[in-house]
Amino acid sequence: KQRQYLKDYRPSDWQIPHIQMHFDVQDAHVLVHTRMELVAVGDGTQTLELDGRQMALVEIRIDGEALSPEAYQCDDASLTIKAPGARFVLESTVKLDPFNNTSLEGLYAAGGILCTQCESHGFSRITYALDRPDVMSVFNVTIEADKGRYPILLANGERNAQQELPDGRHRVSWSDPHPKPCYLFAVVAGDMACKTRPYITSEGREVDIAFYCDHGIEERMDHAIDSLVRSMQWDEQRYGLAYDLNTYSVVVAGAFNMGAMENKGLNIFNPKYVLASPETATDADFAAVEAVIGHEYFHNWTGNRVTCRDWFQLSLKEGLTVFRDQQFSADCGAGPAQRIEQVKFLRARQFAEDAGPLAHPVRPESYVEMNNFYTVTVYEKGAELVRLLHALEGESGFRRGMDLYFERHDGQAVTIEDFLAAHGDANQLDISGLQRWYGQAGTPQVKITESWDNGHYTLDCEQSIPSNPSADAVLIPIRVSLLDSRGQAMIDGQVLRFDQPQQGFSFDLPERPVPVLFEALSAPVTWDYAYSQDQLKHIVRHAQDPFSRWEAAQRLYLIMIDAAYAGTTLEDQHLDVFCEVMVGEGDGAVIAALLSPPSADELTTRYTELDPLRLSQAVDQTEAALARVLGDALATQTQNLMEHVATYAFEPAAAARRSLRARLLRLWCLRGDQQAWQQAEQLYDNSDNLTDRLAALQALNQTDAAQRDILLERFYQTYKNDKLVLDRWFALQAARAGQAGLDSVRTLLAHADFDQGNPNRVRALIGTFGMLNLSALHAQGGQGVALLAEQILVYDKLNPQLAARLITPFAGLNGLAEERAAAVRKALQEIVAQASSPDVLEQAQRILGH
Ligand code: B3K
Ligand code: ZN
Repeated sequence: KQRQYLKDYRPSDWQIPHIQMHFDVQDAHVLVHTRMELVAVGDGTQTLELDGRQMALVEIRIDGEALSPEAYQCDDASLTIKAPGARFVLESTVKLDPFNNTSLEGLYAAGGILCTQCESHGFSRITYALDRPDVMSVFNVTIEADKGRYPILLANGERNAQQELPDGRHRVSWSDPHPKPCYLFAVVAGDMACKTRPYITSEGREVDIAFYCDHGIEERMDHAIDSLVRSMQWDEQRYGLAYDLNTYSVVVAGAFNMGAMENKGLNIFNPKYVLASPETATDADFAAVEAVIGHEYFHNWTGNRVTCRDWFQLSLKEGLTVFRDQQFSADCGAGPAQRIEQVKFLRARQFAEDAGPLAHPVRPESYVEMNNFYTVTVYEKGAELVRLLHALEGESGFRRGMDLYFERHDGQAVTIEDFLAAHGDANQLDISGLQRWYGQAGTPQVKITESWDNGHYTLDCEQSIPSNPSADAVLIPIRVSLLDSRGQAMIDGQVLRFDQPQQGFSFDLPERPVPVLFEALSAPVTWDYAYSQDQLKHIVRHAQDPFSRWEAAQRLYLIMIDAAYAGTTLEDQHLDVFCEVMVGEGDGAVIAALLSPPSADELTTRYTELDPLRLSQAVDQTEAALARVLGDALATQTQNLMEHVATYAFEPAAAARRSLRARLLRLWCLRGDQQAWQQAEQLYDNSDNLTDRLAALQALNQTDAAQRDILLERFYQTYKNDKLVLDRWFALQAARAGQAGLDSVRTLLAHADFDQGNPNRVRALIGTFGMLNLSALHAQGGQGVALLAEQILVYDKLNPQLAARLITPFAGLNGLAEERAAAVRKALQEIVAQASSPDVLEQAQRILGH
């Protein structure tokens, strides 16, 4: 496969104003007939090269005439026609085999239904096409199939007609009036339950919302449907954007590689982000359903109406839409703990990616397999850059920028520069310091020192990107508060614009302050300031911003983790401030976060010559010290929270209480106290919801309690027929630390319920092991690493996109101590020698530095 470069972008020589498709679904194959009107941009003497893979060409015609075999050339990726003319109609018929398509890209069968996934290049597995986002077409689609097996036939846009055919077949036709890139194309055929809800937009348009899933679990879609209605209202109110069709369908696909897909008017979803009931989904799952439903809906404007010129611009739609879904969740009542979770994820995954061999700019410069660039950098760092823009412009300035962006570019395929220019022009803002962020990889590091001279206080800041020394200075907003000795803010949430390699910021103050820096993480950077332990405790006690209290707490834990990692131990008293925190007033979810040291996967880039086992131990020791220092109050406090357990409702205050209870119970169980273990069992048995049951299991998971095995078995018996819940059973066992975790993974790979065709199941077992369980992955010499490599090669054949994601744990290679690094290098070389998919090959070679 050829490497593609951003610098080589050229507009298409051809446009396709209109595409008509007919799907003829047969028992063992599908015939696709496509009729496209092509218009040359130049004089029509150019060669037409259509993309097309993994299908059999049955027939091809131009203006009704069958093409003779000499008139075109066909290989395994394209079909080329020499100088076909300036304007003509191209018709093709191809035969597809969706029933054996395990890649989950193009047209595929999943749990009895047929569905499609086109982004980024799946459309050219369905028909010969110009598979690029800057070619936009109006689509008309008909589908015909056996009515008994496929009573529901869906495509983008509005349904026009339905017709009964002989032999128990039927045909349905759909049309989508909005020109769209083919990556937003979708069809679905199957036998599914449907739930509908009417909605009237702010413009008075009547919309039929329709959600489809397996029969018998329809009521589990209610939370998702409510979330969609809230999303539609929110986009109208916050951005003035209303929905633009009369149908909005969401289909649950049994097997899905990603979270969901924003196909125009016909979203297709991973079941995990639609189905939710108290017994089958946790608080975090309910929140994730709301966020992903919102995300796909918000794409209708940021992605579909205004789309990407080319795939290098992916963050144009993804960074922006993640930011919008984060705003939406915040407005739906997710408190400050949501921002803490975002930052933990950003640090554990994106900072690690940005520091290693898979680092790339938010706007990448080249790729072999585009699917490898749906990354935490494009999504999460991209969202942080939009957050930064929002912070600079303020709410009303940001809205002005968005309004101008839509006014200029509705209906177009554009670039990140276009987006920034609209914001810059709407606000007379110089965006050059922001623009540089998009073009350079690596996490900036900010070093801050201070001076105090008789009432004159200066913060001296210095920026650099350690992994990318030639990088230019970027614009880094630093939101600061300065606390006095009583904990009052002398400066409250002021934003410093830091855009030089070195820069000082001065304040005149009555006393020397304790600085609270990068409130709410005002830029995606790492930062150093030499806090004393007392200063950190002062911030934990007094800062207004809950995020900054958490940040200071993390730094206190890090002092202890660093010491343990270096082989010395600190007194438990080092953590005594957390005794106050535990019994303090306020948001339980924030208190739970304050009582959580960073996990090992957030710290893999912290140490050179990393010994992963020593790191896991250091984190465990710190957690144990915390559990000790909380003393008897830990038991009392946990028991208080066990009382008055109300009927489950997904509601912020109740969820916060559950989250604190779960955290305290887990700490208490770590102390090896029989009474704690019994409490966990009681919580499991008395609860009416998955959140508490999993809390009990997680509390016991790293202990030797007999209750652990008993409850795991009980959990299996209760939920064995419920795919999403059973995923948790696999994940729990894959999360067991060290050798025990590795052994569990080996055993479970052979379990009757392990299903290679279900990506959620694969991620629950192999993904948890690889991404979240450092001590099991590196257990037993290189054997954990070898097991992961072996599994990557299994999915290289079956589902390359999934396989390529399982590789990411190996990207930590550079920081690993030599013996460990050698095991990983050997595994990667094995993968390069045996893999066949471009997805896996590209990732393995990038990690090896080829
Ligand atoms: N746009 C899709 C992701 C497409 C995956 C390509 N392999 C989901 C989303 O970000 O909304
Ligand atoms: Zn998206």
